[in-house]
Amino acid sequence: LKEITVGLAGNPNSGKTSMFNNLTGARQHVGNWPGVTIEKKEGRHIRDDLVIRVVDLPGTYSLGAFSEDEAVARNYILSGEPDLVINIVDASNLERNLYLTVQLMEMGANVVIALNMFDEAEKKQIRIDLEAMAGILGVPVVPTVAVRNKGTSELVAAAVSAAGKGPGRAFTIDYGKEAEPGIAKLEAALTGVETVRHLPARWVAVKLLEGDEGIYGRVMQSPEAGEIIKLRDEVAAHIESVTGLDPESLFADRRYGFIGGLIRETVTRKSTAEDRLS
Ligand code: BGO
Repeated sequence: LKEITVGLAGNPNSGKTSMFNNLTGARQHVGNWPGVTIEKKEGRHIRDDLVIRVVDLPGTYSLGAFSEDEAVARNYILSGEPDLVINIVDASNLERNLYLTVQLMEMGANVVIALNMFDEAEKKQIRIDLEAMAGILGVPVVPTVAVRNKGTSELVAAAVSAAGKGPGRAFTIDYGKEAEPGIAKLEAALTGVETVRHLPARWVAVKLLEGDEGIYGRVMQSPEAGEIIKLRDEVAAHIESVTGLDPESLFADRRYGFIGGLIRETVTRKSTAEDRLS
């Protein structure tokens, strides 16, 4: 019997628990994530000759290092244990939910998107071009209604297929001409730094510029810490002087800019009679 491991990631209230239950039924058990008091739910989905181990990650809006929930989710994704991440996205709240998606993709995770609450999106007359969205992001996008167990088998099929292929083309946000050369310099300087060697280099460079505590701490443990932090501070100062924004704010703006563009390209919202009256 072949086994694949899937992490379930999503914002709070995206329907993650409902989907976890659809996928695993009664084959669940609850434990704790190591070192923290956060509950870890795991279950199994059996499909033909395949066992899909499903690991529920804490519901989060982001994947910074500030909260334990976010740290648990991101460390698990970076651990290399999951073959794939199913990202439960609330289709009726795309802009907010896609912020997590973008972060998962920047980490190089092998992502499959479940566009959940598809019924709610339809009710709000939100029309989503699924193929266009999948094309722009470079990952499968499957509509689901977790509360009615709709789309689950299609999601499983997409997950099995994606797990066999591994992550597709690398996903990057363009942080602009003020930031990209500095990111590239930092990325180059980070190659060979043992304490972050197993992590995606561009992601580490971006996180370091954002002042991410977890990544900062890892870099500080390396012999090259002095020169890397010096370069990091120079690049950050340059970004701030030419854009007026610290790297963290600039990168967040750029991510939201990308998401805004994605939504413009793929979503049409038919105004209802009610909308037109107000
Ligand atoms: C309540 N469509 C719709 N319409 N609702 C959904 C869908 C979907 O596709 N998927 C989930 N829900 P969780 P997290 C509730 O609990 O799975 C609903 O946080 C209620 N509860 O049923 O818990 C789901 O794990 C009283 O709704 O999400 C749940 O990610 C009134 O979305 C909520 C109405 O789902 C969150 C809803 C006492």
